[in-house]
Amino acid sequence: MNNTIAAISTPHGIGGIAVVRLSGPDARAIASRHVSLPPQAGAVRFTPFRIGDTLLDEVVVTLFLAPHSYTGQDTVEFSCHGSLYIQQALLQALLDSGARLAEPGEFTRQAFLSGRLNLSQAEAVADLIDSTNAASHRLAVSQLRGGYAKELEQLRQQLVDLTALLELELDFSDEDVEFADRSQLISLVSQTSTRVKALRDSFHMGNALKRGIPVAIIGRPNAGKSSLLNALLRDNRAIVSDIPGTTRDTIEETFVIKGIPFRIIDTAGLRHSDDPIEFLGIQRTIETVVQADIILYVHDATQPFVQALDDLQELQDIRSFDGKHLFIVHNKIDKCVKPIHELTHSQINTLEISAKEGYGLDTLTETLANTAHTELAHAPDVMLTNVRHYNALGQVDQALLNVAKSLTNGLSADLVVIDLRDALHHLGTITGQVTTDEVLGTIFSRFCIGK
Ligand SMILES: Nc1nc2c(ncn2[C@@H]2O[C@H](COP(=O)(O)OP(=O)(O)OP(=O)(O)O)[C@@H](O)[C@H]2O)c(=O)[nH]1
Ligand SMILES: [Mg+2]
Repeated sequence: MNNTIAAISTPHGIGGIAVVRLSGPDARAIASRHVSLPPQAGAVRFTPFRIGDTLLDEVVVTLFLAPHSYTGQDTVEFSCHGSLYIQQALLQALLDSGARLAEPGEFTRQAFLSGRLNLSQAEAVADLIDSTNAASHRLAVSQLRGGYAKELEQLRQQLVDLTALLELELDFSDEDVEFADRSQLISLVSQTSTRVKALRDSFHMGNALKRGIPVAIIGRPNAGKSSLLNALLRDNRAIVSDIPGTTRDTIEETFVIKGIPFRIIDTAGLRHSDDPIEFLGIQRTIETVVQADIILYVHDATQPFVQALDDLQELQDIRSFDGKHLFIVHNKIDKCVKPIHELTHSQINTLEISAKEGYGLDTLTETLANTAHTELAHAPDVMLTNVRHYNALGQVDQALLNVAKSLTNGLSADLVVIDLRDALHHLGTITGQVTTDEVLGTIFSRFCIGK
């Protein structure tokens, strides 16, 4: 199979320049048929790009030599003029000269296979490309270069040390000695378990920061929930009408405040309905409440406030609000003559807005940002953002549980080692020490072609 691959690495379209990347053992030979290469690695050269005798473009060529390139292989990058014709013709010339068209993520896959990046770092590259705000960007950078990789390595080291202790014992099994004190081993296992659990627990926050902190907008029909969503997005995303029951399904949009992404979810109004579709919508509203970290209960301030309290009590009976941030948002205050604050319940935070006139929205967004910042202040430095890693750590946790059980029950070292190796195996799937083609295929297919 031909391992020298080529692709356009810049987005599809016309631009000032476009970059075509060529990587693999024959990269230099293929490139030399079209350009004169820079004299040494890391150098650039401004040079004509020829196809046979025809001049295609004048390009800037950058040469990287293995192993000092993104892919770990010899790599040549061509920066050409960004016309669609030139990009395509340049790529085609490289293919005609012996390169193969790269699959999505294949450059990063080469980087993984040549040991330049481990698997969790390769995944971080995809997250970095996807990052749309400061928070998700910071998490991706931490996974690529920071504390996350260190934390995993320390966990692995602890497991390797434990295994080594027990294996030593196995080597001398005829002599019936115990090298490692069992109670000390149990305490080591429990320390490792605690770290695994802490990392797993950080997934909720990590995932929220990556995908957006879930904020549910709930309330009675016609309270102005969809109007609030639209006002926050400054867009007519949801249909607004004076007919109660307009919104029947949940509507979700991401929205960034001060570098933190929020996932704002507009819901069907809460009421007892005989309409089966509306009923399903209301069920969804309840599910949304369960998943949300922040709940904005929108109350139509022209209506009696006890309605709000009744609704919240009813919801509370179905599912507790513990650990969630609840705000009552009095809407339509443009229509109110009387001040409303004396109505409110002392325990619940309240805000006053007019979604229609835009009043109070700055305070509302400020409140959302402050709530997120308070949560973040308690968040650990290293956060888990990847479901695949979350599941793998669950398996590690299970294996460690078995190890602890076996040790407590005084089982022999050879049995304990089996579970420890199992834990190491699952940890290894995160960084890619243990992988299957199928796993690699799924991970790299998330990338775009040219990365
Ligand atoms: N005066 C005034 N009217 C508002 C305000 N916010 C919403 N409305 C009106 O209230 C009506 C209902 O608004 P929606 O945003 O559709 O209400 P909803 O809560 O999404 O309603 P459902 O989807 O039916 O549950 C519309 O006629 C809006 O124009 C406000 O701040 N002031
Ligand atoms: Mg609505």
